[in-house]
Amino acid sequence: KQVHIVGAAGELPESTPWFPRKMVDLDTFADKVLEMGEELDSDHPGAKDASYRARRAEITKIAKTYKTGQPIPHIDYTQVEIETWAAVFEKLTGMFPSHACREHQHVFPLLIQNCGYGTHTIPQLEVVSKFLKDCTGFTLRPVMGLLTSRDFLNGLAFRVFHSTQYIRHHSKPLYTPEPDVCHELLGHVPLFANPDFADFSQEIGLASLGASDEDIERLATIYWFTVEFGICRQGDQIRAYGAGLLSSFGELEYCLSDKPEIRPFEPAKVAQQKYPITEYQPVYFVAESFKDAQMRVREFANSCNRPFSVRYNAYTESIEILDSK
Ligand code: HBI
Ligand code: FE
Repeated sequence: KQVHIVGAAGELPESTPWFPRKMVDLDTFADKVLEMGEELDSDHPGAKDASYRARRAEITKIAKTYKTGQPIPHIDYTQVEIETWAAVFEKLTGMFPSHACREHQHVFPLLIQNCGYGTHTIPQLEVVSKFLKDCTGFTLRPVMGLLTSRDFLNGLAFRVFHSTQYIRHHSKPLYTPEPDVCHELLGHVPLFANPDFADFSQEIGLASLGASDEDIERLATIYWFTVEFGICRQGDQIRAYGAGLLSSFGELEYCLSDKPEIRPFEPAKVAQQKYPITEYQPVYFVAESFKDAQMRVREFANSCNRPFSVRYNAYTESIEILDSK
């Protein structure tokens, strides 16, 4: 099949939503955060704690001013923050051997050896980002809070994962209503060091570039049931690979019990599935492998109604648009 690389963005249909074409375009996401990015909801454990809020503002300022190519600034975490991390770290690392997928377990000791993971230290994003870059080309970018699904998924097309740098409130170390550094570092990071998982994640990202709002919704749902709440078959067992599971001791236990319903990972069906965001998931989808899941997502993406296709050029860190469809 002949493909033609389209030059100017002007050659795309006018109805195409804007999307980043170069890595530096991700700089425009910095201050576009949703609700909890700057203001804490009234039911957030830290909502009434002025010093917690001031500390959050101090840390999120880094994300607000961060530009592509800069090292991610170091944070001197306080004793209270380190104790919160320690509580989460101890609880979860005790469960990983029996609950986490083999890819997570393979990488975790490397993070301890190379990135300062341990009970009494919160790893620095810059160190972790360099490690991931060596493993799979993924890098981290600091983010103030929740991005829109579109922006967040678009980042994955560049093998960029937007990561928070602040930590949950110390009053409830085993609970957070939003992503925090424990969720990112213990849940997401180990998987992004795996080449097949990195490819899988980028596949969702590429499909999201210039996608319609409806397709973004479908892709965000697929992201939810894989990268956040995915389980996979491993020999005669089922294990967790989703970061939402790997960073929540309660749901990690629950997802492998006989309580939830388990269905095969078929993107067209997954994309239609409704899900609660504040309770344990009633349904999980089992992937046979990350390679298989990537192939299925690629097929799904081809069925979306986008009149062009894209590929990432890692040399120029930019998106090439192909009019092969
Ligand atoms: N933003 N910073 C951040 N982190 C996430 O994990 C995240 C997000 N925005 C949307 C999102 N996740 C997902 O729920 C999907 O909508 C992609
Ligand atoms: Fe997450």
